[in-house]
Order: sequence, then C-alpha cells, then structure tokens
Amino acid sequence: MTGPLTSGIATLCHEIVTRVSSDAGQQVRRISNRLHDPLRVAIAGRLKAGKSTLVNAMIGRRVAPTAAGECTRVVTRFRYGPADRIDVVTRDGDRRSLPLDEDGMVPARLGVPAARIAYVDVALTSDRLRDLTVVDTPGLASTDTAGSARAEQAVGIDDDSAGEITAAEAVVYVFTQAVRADDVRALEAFHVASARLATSPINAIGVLGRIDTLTGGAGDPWPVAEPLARQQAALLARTVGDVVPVAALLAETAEAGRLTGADRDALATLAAMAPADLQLLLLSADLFRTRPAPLGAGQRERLLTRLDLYGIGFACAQLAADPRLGTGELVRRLSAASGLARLTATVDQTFRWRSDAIKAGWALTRLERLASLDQRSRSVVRDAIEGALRDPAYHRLRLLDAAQRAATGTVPLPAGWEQELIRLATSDDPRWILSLPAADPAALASAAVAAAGRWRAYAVDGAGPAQARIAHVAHRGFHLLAQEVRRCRT
Ligand SMILES: Nc1nc2c(ncn2[C@@H]2O[C@H](COP(=O)(O)OP(=O)(O)OP(=O)(O)O)[C@@H](O)[C@H]2O)c(=O)[nH]1
Ligand SMILES: [Mg+2]
Repeated sequence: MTGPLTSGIATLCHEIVTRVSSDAGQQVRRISNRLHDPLRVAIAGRLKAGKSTLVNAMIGRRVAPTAAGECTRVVTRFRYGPADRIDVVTRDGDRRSLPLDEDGMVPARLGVPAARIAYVDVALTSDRLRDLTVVDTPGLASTDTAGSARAEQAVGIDDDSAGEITAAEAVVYVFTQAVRADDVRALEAFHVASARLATSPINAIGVLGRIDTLTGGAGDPWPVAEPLARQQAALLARTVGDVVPVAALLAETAEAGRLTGADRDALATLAAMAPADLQLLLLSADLFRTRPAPLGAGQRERLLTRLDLYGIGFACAQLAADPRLGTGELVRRLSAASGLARLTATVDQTFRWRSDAIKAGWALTRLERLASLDQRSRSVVRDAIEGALRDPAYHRLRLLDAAQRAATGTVPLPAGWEQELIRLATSDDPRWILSLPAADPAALASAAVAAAGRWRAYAVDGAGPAQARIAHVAHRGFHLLAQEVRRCRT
C-alpha cells in the first residue's frame, strides 16, 4: 500500500540510516517503519465534544466508551488486526492484554491507573480500519485560560493528546461551539496550536459536532448547521481543509446497529400520538422523561441515549409519514440525517486519497526536525533531503514540500493560489486539481498550461523571494501535469 512518494522517502531513509549517529539512525528507522503503516488520524477536541462517539461512528462499531469513566481519560488507538484484541501499554513499556467487555467495548476498568497508561492499543477486525488507524484522545475541560496558558490547552488539548496528535499524520478537530470571527483569542489559539502540532489544511479537517442540539428540542438543525460550518471553514481556512457538520450520536446509533426492532416499535407508538402532544414531549429532555406518553421510563431513556430529541423527532416524522417503514430503512434514513456520508467523503478525499502525500510530508517534517536537533547528522540528512527534492523523478515531493510551507503559513500565498498548490501537490487527478470536473483532456491540458503561465508570472513579479521559489515549483508542476494529460490522451 506504499505509494510513490512514501517509496521515495523510504529509499532516502535507507540511504542515510547507516551514515548518521546511532541515535539518529534509530529515529530514521522509526520514521521509515511508519511509512508502511496505515495513515494514523487523531481525533482531538475538548472534553465531552463527542470524540469517542465520532470514533464509533467512523469505525461502525460501538467500541469506544462514551460515558464518563476511567477509559475516556486515556489515549486509545484503534487499528486493524486479524482478531479483536486490547493491550494496555504502560509508560514503562509494559503491555497487558485485556478482553473486550460483554458489550464488545473497551472496558471501563483497565486494571492500571490511568496516570500510568501510555495508551490503549485496540486491534479490531473492522474493514474500515484497514487503511486508516483512528486515535481517540481525551480532551481538556473548557478553560478560560489566562494569556499565559499554552495554545493546545486553550483549544482543549492536554499534553498526552498533544503528543499523540504530533505523532499522528492527520487530525480531526471536533468543535462543538462555533468560533466567531470576533473571537480573536480563540482563533489565534487555534492557529498557534495547529502550527505547533504540525497540522495544516493538508492533513487536518474540522468537525462541527453535536449539530442535532443546535436548535434545541427536535427542530431540524441542518438549515443552521450548514451555513455555520461554512463560516467556520472560512475562518479556519489556514488551519483545516474543511469543516463538516455531523450529528455523531445518530451516526453511531445507525452505523453500529444500536437501533432494534423494539426501538422502532417504540418510536412508532410515539409517532401515533396526537401531533401537539408529541411536539410538547420533544421540547426538552426533561419533558420527554416526565410528560404523559405511552412509553415506560426505561424505553424513553433508551431512545434519548441513542437518538436524543432531534433523532426521536426525525424518526417519528418518518414513521408518521409511512407507518409500515421497517427498521432497516429507518436506520438508513437516520444515518443520512446524521451527515455521516459527507464526513466519510471528506475523510476519503482529505486523508485516504492523499495518504501517500500526507505520510511522505509527515516523514519529511520529521527528518527535517531530526536534522535540526542532531548536529552530527545534520548535513547528511539535509543533503539527502535536498538531493531527493532536486531529483526530477520526485518533483511531487518538491511540490509537497512547497505546499506544506504554504499551508502552514511559513510562506504565505494568496488563499486561492494556496488551495490550487495543495490540490496539485496532493492529488494526481487533473480534473480535481484544476477544478474542472467535467472537462475533456484538451481543455484540461490547456488549463494546466494556463496555470503554469500564471505561476511563472507570479514568480517573476509580485512575489517575494520565498514565494518565487514556491511559484517556480508550482509552474514546473503544472507544466508536467499538462504533459501528463497530453500523454494519456494519445
Ligand atoms: N445529542 C448528541 N449527543 C452526543 C453527540 N455526540 C456525543 N453525544 C453525547 O455526548 C456525551 C459525550 O460524548 P463522548 O463521545 O463520550 O465525548 P468525548 O469527547 O469522547 O468525551 P471525553 O472523552 O470524556 O472528553 C455522550 O453522552 C454522547 O452520547 C451528538 O452528536 N448529539
Ligand atoms: Mg472520549
């Protein structure tokens, strides 16, 4: 599953590993080994943002605990394995194996104090983990921190999580409250944290979570959630590739098969109530628990924890319109109402399809950091990186290096140019790169030539020296893309 860019980096690592100090050699080996693993995505966000619920929805299994407890305070890594297995890895390097609990979840009690746990390593036979490892991180409580607090803490990320996020190649930031344009401190903190954690629009997306609670009661949140997420994406454009609105609870319930035929029947009973009574019942969780209704307390609580008010209202509306609706179809509609499909598509586009580029970029950053820290190995590592970036066969690697500099704000470019460069560096689909989804090869070739010309003009005048270097790389990239499109046509 290693792509051309990661292969290039793997060759580079192989070349330098015996020529650097033994400490540096070990690190090079670690970086190189990671290139063959599935892309690692960390889920980050404040306490109770809905991170674990989102993880379950993404895996399609309810395996991460979502109630407050010991387990939710530690970092948990979910990866593909030939058999389900949990290992608690302690800070002194010990591994202790545990069974999943009777509900098939990571048990609430891990048998080791949370403070001694480095991370919990969960291997699952889930197909969705074959090319993506998902890391659930604990969040920090919202703190109205003074200016002196670290940026990671201001955005709700604790030290262990920060370490995991830096170790991951990609990140999903879960927000629950919208950051506003005038919330300068929050925005600043987010930018600073994302720069420190080495995330950028290339390897990070945002999720606007718990959207079902935006409007209160059972009201349809989508008319509010969509524009809110768009605004967020615009505000955080330097930090995350996109912001996707999701009702993770609905997604989890639908994807992990948590809604039974009995639940469907309970919902049908509610759906048959007089509309005005049902409306009143769904105004708040308190009213749902206490107003007269043809359901017992246990059934009500079960529906609340699985669907919450919007989900219940949505399901009732579906059943009222079609009383013969089966459980399977109801679950499909709930999944659609959760917004999970868009999240999955964004994860595919941003992470899965770009996995080769993201992993190579991660390794490049790691090697550069190694060079800056290890004086004795510095010149060997730097020469090797520069050599690789000069090699025409690896022009994509150079593009990627340029795109990372632009995306992290090291070399600022106008927004539209930055996006174009990121597309060019991280994809090999000319229609997507050129934003011409329906163009024929001739149109694509001339668009690529035009883009190359634009970047050359930008390099020659209007750009500073750092921008000009990047613009030359982009110019050559589009020139090569035009050649490639023409070659494929003939
Ligand atoms: N209504 C609603 N509730 C949600 C949603 N996502 C999560 N929740 C609920 O919010 C609570 C916290 O969710 P978790 O997934 O445990 O949140 P977390 O971010 O992992 O929490 P910590 O790990 O403790 O920081 C649980 O009771 C979830 O059922 C959502 O989209 N809608
Ligand atoms: Mg959690």
